[in-house]
Formats: sequence, structure tokens, C-alpha cells
Amino acid sequence: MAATAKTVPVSYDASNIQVLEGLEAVRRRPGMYIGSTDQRGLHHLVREIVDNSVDEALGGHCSSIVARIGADNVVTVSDDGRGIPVDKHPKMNTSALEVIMTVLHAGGKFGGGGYKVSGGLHGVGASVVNALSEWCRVEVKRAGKLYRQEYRRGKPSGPVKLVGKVEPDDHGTTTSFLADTEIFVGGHDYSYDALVQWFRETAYLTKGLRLTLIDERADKEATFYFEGGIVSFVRHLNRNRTAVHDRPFYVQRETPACMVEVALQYNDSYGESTHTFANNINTIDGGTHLSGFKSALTRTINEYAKRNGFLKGDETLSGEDVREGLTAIVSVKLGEPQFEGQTKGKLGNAEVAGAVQTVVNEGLGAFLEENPQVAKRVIEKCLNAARAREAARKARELVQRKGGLDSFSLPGKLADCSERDPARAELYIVEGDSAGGSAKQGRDRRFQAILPLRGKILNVEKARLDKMLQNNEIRTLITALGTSVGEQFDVSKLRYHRVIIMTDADVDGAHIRTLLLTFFFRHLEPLILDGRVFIAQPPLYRIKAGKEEAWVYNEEQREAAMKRLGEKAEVQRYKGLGEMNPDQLWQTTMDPAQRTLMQVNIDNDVAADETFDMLMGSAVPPRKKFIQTHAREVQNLDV
Ligand code: 0RA
Repeated sequence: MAATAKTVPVSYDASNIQVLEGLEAVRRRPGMYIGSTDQRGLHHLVREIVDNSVDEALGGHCSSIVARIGADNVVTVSDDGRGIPVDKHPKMNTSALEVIMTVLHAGGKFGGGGYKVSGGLHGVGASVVNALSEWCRVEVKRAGKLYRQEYRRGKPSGPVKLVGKVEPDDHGTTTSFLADTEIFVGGHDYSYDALVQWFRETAYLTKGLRLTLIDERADKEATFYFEGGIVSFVRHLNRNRTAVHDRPFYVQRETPACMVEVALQYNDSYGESTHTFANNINTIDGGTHLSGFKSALTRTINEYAKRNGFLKGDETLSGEDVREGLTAIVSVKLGEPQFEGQTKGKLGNAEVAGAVQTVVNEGLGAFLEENPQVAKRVIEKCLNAARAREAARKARELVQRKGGLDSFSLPGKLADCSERDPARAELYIVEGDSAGGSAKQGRDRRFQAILPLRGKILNVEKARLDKMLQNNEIRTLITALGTSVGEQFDVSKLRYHRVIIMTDADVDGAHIRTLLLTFFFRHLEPLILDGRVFIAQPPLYRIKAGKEEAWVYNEEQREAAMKRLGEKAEVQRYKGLGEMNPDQLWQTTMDPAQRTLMQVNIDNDVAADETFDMLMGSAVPPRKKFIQTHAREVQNLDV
């Protein structure tokens, strides 16, 4: 009957309504899906699309991905995978492509089998990118044909269309989108540097995949391809250090809980650079894969050392001993990763700990047996670390007996505040005695404590803990903070919840700030992760015209102020904190109602590790290059 033929199936209607509601929800509360709508959120869109292609690569179907940021801010991601299927999805009565692009979390239902990196942190699927784009277009090359579908703010402009022919062996998916400035009100502020860092990391984590990023706005591009995967990653991290053995240890194994991949290589430094990933997401706070790795490392090295006569009696190597000078990448892939903690930087899946432990125990045990020369050198290095740790313990005890590290004997130079609740107390670490004097007079002594440091603190990147504790400035700082350091470190004893570094706006100031940040990063990292470390922003100029005066903090503000106050304005440049009187210092830099503080955060701990190694490590050539190329950016110290 003609009448029934026209009836639209109910299921079609219902699923469509669901789709529209889903997309509306994404547009109403984008933060719930991509975290934020600033630059980070924009980068999330790119990651979301690229990750889908990375999954195709992990399945062994794709070898190359190219992402392009156009001069018109359109982002285009192309892969040479199988192409998203365009045939009808049986339940939805529409093409698989349309379902993937319009239904929340639909991606995971297709493809089947294997691990997915796209199910990660905000792994919300291509439909979210589509919903948050002014327009989006997907082109699929599959079975000799070219298909296309277009969307506006998530809604299909029409069905999937067959638009042409391609070579029979040509296949792949190309997604283009223009992020919607109704949502991303800050505009299309993609950062090439941030994206390129992530592309490099992703290429290391996916061996054999070629990843290209092209930025047409600035005519920049980079291609990454690492046949060695995380072995290359470890070599890269150690490139400015002296390796203890040539060939990194590497193991990869599939277990019932997850896929485990570990690479490590020792170098002759005293630091540790272990970076962990779950489904390609950098788990900056570690988690179960890290604990499994650490236990296996300690256990395997101790067992080998005992069996081969390196340890006598009940001697053992501690976890810190076996990690001194270690560079390691631990990467796991699993079906349903659980990310925990405030910033979701910690892997929670309990079963992963045992899996990593078993794989590393067996793999590393065999490696040591097969490479006795390497084993000998590594264990001698660990024994050295153990001796130094013992010396550090003695040094610490000596200092503690003299009343050095505990907060019962606060250093004389510290002008403490009267507030006893750490949550309301601040510590200003100030460069030099004279600025320290101004800060002491200018502060609000109820909640602001001042600690002046004289001259340069020790470069902790080149020293072990025992050496560090011989340095007066370091000891004073640790005592003032109250947390102690090393094995005794206890973040709950922190005496101030804001620790503010206040140095001059010149080269020396920048150097001292870097030394302090290195110290915090290497020895008190939890303070940075908890968001407790800040950098004060003193003004560069005071501009005066008649009764009006303005403090300006950068060149842009200076130009604006000069325009406003006219040509006759008098410009006074501040070179050092000491040039301001206490009142001015309070007004411009310390008064919570007026000051600007820059919070130090670690966006990417691999990058931060590399930066500190380069700035403060022992290799000289790379440092020169960095200082030359970044000399104009001393303001931007966000690690
Ligand atoms: C599901 C099935 C198949 C391919 C894909 C998904 C696929 C998705 C994306 C997303 C970006 N690039 C992609 N490439 C492929 C193919 C199933 C088959 O051919 O048997």
C-alpha cells in the first residue's frame, strides 16, 4: 500500500533525535567533553582526529598520517588506512561514517579487536570534534571510490555521496574541520610547538608510523618516523648524556591484562628520567604501570647482583640506587584504562602492576644474564649510588644534629609570617639581601614570609643529594619549606601553600629562577604538581605623567601607556627589585589584590625533563643553542 511505503521507520526517527540531543549537549557543555575551550581544547580536537588514525595504525592498517593547519585555520588530517566504512550500519539504518561522525562514543563500536589509543583521557570520538566545528568534511577512499560527507555544527548537510573514482589500491580517510569560534572564543590559536611535541611523542610510541605536521600559517613542518619506537625515545632522551651501555634494554609482551613495552638505558648522571604512558597518554603522576616497573627493576637487579657476588651478606640496593642515572620509557596499552587523580594523570588499573612486573622481571633478568658486561657496569653504578646515599644519610644526620633541616630551627635569614595555617601562608624566595630587605618591609607580615637567598644556589642537576646538602642556600630553603628532601620528603609538612620565586627581571634573575625551578623539579616535584610554586611578576617600568602613574609589565603595556599618557610621560625602567622602595614592591608585586603570579606547571614532563637537562646538565653545546634561540623569551618560563 502506498500509504505505508511513505512511513518513516520509528527507529530512524528515534536515533536521529538522540543524535541531535547528543550534539546539542556537546555544544552546551564542551568542557565536559574536551576539558576546556581554550588552546588546550583546540589541541584536543586535533588529537581526537589524529588518534583515530593512530588506532588504524596500531591495527596494522595505516603507515602514514599527515595533519595540516591551513592558513585559513582549517585542520586537515589524512591517513592511508582502510577508510572508514561507508556502507549502511545495520542498526542505525545509516552509513557507518555518519554514525561515527554524529553519535557520541560511536567510534569504539567499529573496527573491533586490538587496543585503542583514542579511548583515552578525553577519548570522546570524532563526533565531538564535528559538533564543535563550524563545518567538517570527511573524504573516504575505499574500494576504488571516493566518498564524501559534510556537516555543519555536527549536523550532516546530506547523506554520504559517491563523488569520484580513485586507483584501486588507494585507500584512506581525510577529515577537515574548522573549529567553531562560537565555542572557541579565543579564536584558532593552535600552537605548532605544542602540537609538534605531541606528534614527536606519538611517533616514538608507535614504531614504524610516519607522522607529519604542517603549519601553513608559519610555513613550518616536521615529520617523525622512528623504526626503533621507544628504544629511539630512550636514546633521544640520553642524547646529551653519556650512556653506561650502548644498546638500551627493550621488552615487549602481550599479557592478559595489557600490552607491555619497556625500554631503558643507564647514563652516568645522578638523575632519573622515567616516563610512563597508558594508551599513548603521558601519565605524569605514574600509577600501577610505574609501580610494577619499579618493583621489577629493584628485584631483578638485586637478584642478579646477589647471585653473581656483587652484594655480600644482607646488603641490598634500594629503589633509589637502581634508578640513579636511569632513563626509561614504560608504555602500556589496555582496553579500558582508568585515569585517576585531580589531573587524571595516574593509571589506576590494578591488574597492570603485576603484568608489568612479570614482563620486566623476565625480560630484564634474561638481558642481564645475556649481557654480563653491561650487567657489571650497571651494578657498579648502583653500588656507587648506594655508597653516596649512605654518605648523604650521614651528612643529613650531621646537619639535623646541628639543627639544620627540621623546622624547629628555622634559619635566621627567614622572616617568617605570623599565620600558622599553611593554606593561608606564603613564602617569597627573594634574590639578594637588598631586595630581601625591601620585601621584608613591604610585605604583609601576617601571612607573607620572606627568605632572601644570597647569590646563586648550587646547580642541583650536576650534584647528588649529599653534595646538595652541603650548600647553605639549599639547606636554608629546605628548612624553611619544612618538607625535608629525598627519602624523608613529606609534602604534608609544607609550611606554605604558595611558594613564590621573586627574582630580578634580568639575565641573572632568570638564571637564579632556572636554578630554583630545577631544584623544585628534580627534588620537590610534588610541590609543582600540586600547583604550589609561583613566579612573581615585577614591573619593567613606571610611567609617570603629572599625577597619573602606571606600572607596566611588558612592552605592549608600555606602548599603550605611552599613548594614553602622552609624549611627555616620564619613563623609569626597573632593572632590579632593589630599585623599588618597600611600598612600591608591595603595590606592584606582592599585594594579592593587585599582583600577577605565574603558576609553574608541567604541561609535558618529557619536555620539562629535556629542558632542564639541556639548561643545567653537563653537555655544553646544546645549552648554548638553547640560550641563543630563546634569549628573547626569558619571560616565558612555564615549564
Ligand atoms: C572501522 C572499520 C574500518 C575502518 C575504520 C573503522 C577506520 C576508522 C578511521 C578513523 C580515521 N581513520 C580511520 N580509518 C579506518 C574498516 C573495516 C574494514 O575495512 O574491514
